Amino acid sequence: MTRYSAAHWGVYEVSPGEDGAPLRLSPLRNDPDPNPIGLDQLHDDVARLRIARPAVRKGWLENRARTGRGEEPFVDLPWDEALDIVAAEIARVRRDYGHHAIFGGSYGWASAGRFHHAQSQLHRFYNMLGGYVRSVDSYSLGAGRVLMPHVATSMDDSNLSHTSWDVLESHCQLFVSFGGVPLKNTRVSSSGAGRHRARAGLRRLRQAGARIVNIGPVGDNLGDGDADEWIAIRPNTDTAMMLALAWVVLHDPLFDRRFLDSHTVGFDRFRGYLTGEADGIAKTPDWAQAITGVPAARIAALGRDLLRHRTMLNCAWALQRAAHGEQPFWALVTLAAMVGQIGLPGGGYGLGYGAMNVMGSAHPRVPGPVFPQGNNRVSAFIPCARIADMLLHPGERFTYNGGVHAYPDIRLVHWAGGNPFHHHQDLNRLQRGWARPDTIIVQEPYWTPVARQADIVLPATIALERDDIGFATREGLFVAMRQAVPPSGEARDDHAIFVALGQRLGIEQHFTEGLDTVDWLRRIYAESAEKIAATGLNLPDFDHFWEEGIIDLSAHDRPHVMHADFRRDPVAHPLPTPSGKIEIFSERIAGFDLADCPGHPVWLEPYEWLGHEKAARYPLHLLSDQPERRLHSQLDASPYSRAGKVAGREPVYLHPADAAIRGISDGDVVELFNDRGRCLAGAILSDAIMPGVARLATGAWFDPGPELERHGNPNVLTLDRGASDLSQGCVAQTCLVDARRFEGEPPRVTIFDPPQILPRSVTP
Ligand SMILES: Nc1nc2c(c(=O)[nH]1)N[C@H]1C(S)=C(S)[C@@H](COP(=O)(O)OP(=O)(O)OC[C@H]3O[C@@H](n4cnc5c(=O)[nH]c(N)nc54)[C@H](O)[C@@H]3O)O[C@H]1N2
Ligand SMILES: Nc1nc2c(c(=O)[nH]1)N[C@H]1C(S)=C(S)[C@@H](COP(=O)(O)OP(=O)(O)OC[C@H]3O[C@@H](n4cnc5c(=O)[nH]c(N)nc54)[C@H](O)[C@@H]3O)O[C@H]1N2
Ligand SMILES: [Mo]
Repeated sequence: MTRYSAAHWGVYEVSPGEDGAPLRLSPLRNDPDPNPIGLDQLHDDVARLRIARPAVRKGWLENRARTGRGEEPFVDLPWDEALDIVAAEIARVRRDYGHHAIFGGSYGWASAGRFHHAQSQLHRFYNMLGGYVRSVDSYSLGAGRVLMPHVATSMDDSNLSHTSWDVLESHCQLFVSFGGVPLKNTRVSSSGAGRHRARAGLRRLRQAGARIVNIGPVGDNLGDGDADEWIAIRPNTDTAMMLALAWVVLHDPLFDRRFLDSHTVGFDRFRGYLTGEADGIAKTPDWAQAITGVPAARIAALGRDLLRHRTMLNCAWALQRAAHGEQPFWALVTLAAMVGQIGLPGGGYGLGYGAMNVMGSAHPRVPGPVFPQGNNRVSAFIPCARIADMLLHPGERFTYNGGVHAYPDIRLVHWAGGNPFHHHQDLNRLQRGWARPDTIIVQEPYWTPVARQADIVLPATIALERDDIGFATREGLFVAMRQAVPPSGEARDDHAIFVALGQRLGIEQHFTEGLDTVDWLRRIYAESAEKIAATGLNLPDFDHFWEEGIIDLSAHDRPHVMHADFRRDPVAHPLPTPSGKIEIFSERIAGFDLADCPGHPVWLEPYEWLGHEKAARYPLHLLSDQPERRLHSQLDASPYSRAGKVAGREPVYLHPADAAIRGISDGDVVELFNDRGRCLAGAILSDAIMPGVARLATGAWFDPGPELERHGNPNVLTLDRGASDLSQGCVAQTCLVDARRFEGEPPRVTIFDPPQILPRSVTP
C-alpha cells in the first residue's frame, strides 16, 4: 500500500528503505514534472539541525534579560518546565498589559497539511485565550491584496480563477509577460502542489504557435527558454511601459471602446492622464523609453500587436513587491481592458502565471478542510510587513486601506511556522526592533535563524512525523498524510504544544473541543466532503480515503476562462467592486486622498531605482527573487540547496560588463553593500541579466557576523518601507546596492553548525 505526503513542493510517495535503510521519498508517480526540493526532507544534513528539546536563552532564563538575543547560548529544559515557563509568561503579559501586547501574527508558510497548520493552531489558541495582535495580507501580495478588490476582484479569487493552460494553448496567440514565468516558482503551491503543470503548459502554448514575449530585467526566467523575445527593462519601471502600451492602443485605428463602456468605469479620467491633458505629459513610447530604457520603437511595435492578436498580458507578483506596487497590477488590468479581450478564451490578463503551480489549473474549485480558528477579540493589527515599525514605534500611526491605525505596544511575540529573519526586509533594522519585547517564543523543527533569535524555543514535528490531510484548492488531490516516521528527539506537534499550554491556562477543553488529532481530521474532512457534495461531487468516507491514501479529482477538470461570466453578462455576474465593473478609476481609492496611490494607475518614481540620484553611489538594482532550490529558507541545509551555492554562499548573478569593471570573475566571493548592510555572495556572470542589475535569491540562512552577513541573505540590503499608504506591502524589489570583490580569506559560514546548548545544571 503506497503512502503519501503532501508538501508545498509537491506530493511525494513514501516507502520503506530497503534492508532497514531509512524511509525513501519519491515523486508522485504521475507527476509530469516532479520537484526535487522535497526529496531531501529526511537527509542527514537537514536532520542534524533539528531542535531536540525545548531550550531557553541563558540570559532570559537567569534574569529575563532582553539583551543577548541571537548571541547567547541556549539551555536545555524538560518539556514540563519549558511549558510552565511559557504559560506563566503568557499569563503575566495578559494580566499586566492585556492581549493587545501579544503579537501572534506569526507570518510564514510552515508546512502543508490542513490540520497541523502552525499559524492556524497558534491563532486558535490565542483566540480561545482572549485574542492577539494579528497581521494582515502577505509578503507575497502585499500591494496586490489591498488594491485588487477595489479594481476587479480579490487576489484569492484571482489566483483560483486564472484561465487554464489548455485554453491558452487553444486560443492565445500572443503571451506577453512582465517578469517572465519562472518554472522554479511554478513548482510550488501554498498548502501543497499537486501535479506540476506549468512547464508543459508553456511548451504546448509555444508548440501551438503562440508568440511569447518576456519583459523584465532577467532574460532566462520564462519556461525552458520558451520566450521568443526578451525585452530588457529597468527594474520597477514596468508601469511606465504599460502606460505607453496603453497610449499606443488608444491611438490605434483598431481601438474600440465597447468593452470599456460596458464593463469598466472611469476610463475617461485615466485617459486624460494618459494623453497628458491632465498633467501635460503624454505617456508616449518616447516618454517611457527615458524611464524604462526600452526603445520607443519596440514599445510602439508591441503595442500595435496587442489588438491584432488574441493577447494574454501577464505580470509577475514580484512587480508589486516594490515601491508603489499597486501600479503595475492596476496598469496591467487597465491595459487589458483597453485591449478588450478580458473574459475571452486565451485573452485578457494574468496576475502571476509564474508565481505558483495553482495558476492556470483546470482542476475543480472545491472547498477544502479547514481547522477553525475562532474569533479574535483584539482589533489591533498590522500589515504583515510593518513588523519592525510596530516593534520600534509603538503608538505611532499608520494608514492602511483608507483607515488610520496605531501600532500596539508588544511585550510578547509568539511565532510558529515562519521565519522573519528570512522574510523581512532590512534585517539589521528588524534586529533593533526584535530587541524590544520582553519575551519571544518560537516553535520550530529546526535551528533556523529565527529560532536562534528567540528566548524560548519549542521543538515542533515536521509533516512526515504526524497524521494530516493534504489539500490545496485547484490542485486536484486530497492526500492522506499518514505519519511515516516517529518524531525526531522530543519534538511535539504544534497542536500538542498548544494543548499542553491550554491545560496550564485553563482553556484546554475550549481549544480541543474534546477531540484528539484523528477526531479533528475526521471532522474537518467530513465538513469539507459535505460542502463538496453540495456541488455534486461525492468524496469517499474518511476511512476509505485514509486507506486509499489519495483522492484524485482530475476526472472533473474543466477548461476555464477568467471573467467569462462577467464578460457575457456583467449585470448578472458583477465583479465584487463598488460598481460591479472593472474600476480604471476608483472613487473609493481616490476618496482615501493618498499622494502615493491616486484614483487611477499612474507612474510614480520608486524610492530607489536606476534613474534615482542614489544610483550614482549604488549603481546596481538588486532583485531578490524566489530561490530555485528551496522554498524560502526551508531546507537550505539540504544537499540540493547547497549544490546551488557558489563558494559556499548564495549565488549573485551579475552581467559580465558589471563584473568586469569591478574586477569580479565567475566564482569569486563578492561583497554586496549599501547604507543598510553588507553581505557576501558567490558570483555567477550571466548575459541573461541586464547590465546594472544584480540578482540574489532569498532564503540563504541569515548568518550575521560582526562585520557583515556571511551567507548571502539579501534582506540585510533591502528597504523596509511600505509600498504605499494604501497597502503598506513589502518592497523587497526596490533596492540599490554596489558590489566589490572580497579580498582575503572570507569568513566561514557558521549558520549550519548547530548552536551551543548548555545542560540545565549550569544555571540556577
Ligand atoms: N528580499 C526578499 N524577501 C522576501 C521575498 C522576496 O521576494 N525578496 N519574498 C517574500 C515572500 S513572497 C514570502 S511568502 C516570505 C516567506 O517567508 P516565510 O514563510 O517566513 O519563510 P519560510 O522559510 O518558508 O519559513 C517557514 C518556517 O516554518 C518552519 N516550519 C515548517 N513546518 C513547520 C511546522 O509544522 N511547525 C512549525 N512550528 N514550523 C514549521 C520552517 O522550518 C521555516 O523555518 O518571504 C518574503 N521575503
Ligand atoms: N522554488 C520556489 N518557488 C517559489 C517560492 C520559493 O521560495 N521557491 N516562493 C513562492 C512564493 S511564497 C511566492 S509569493 C511566489 C512569488 O512569485 P514571484 O513574485 O513571481 O517570484 P519572483 O521569483 O520573486 O519574481 C519573478 C520574476 O520577476 C522578475 N522581476 C523582479 N522585479 C521585476 C521588475 O521590476 N520588473 C520585471 N519586469 N520583472 C521583475 C524577476 O526577475 C523574477 O524572475 O513564488 C512561489 N514559488
Ligand atoms: Mo510569498
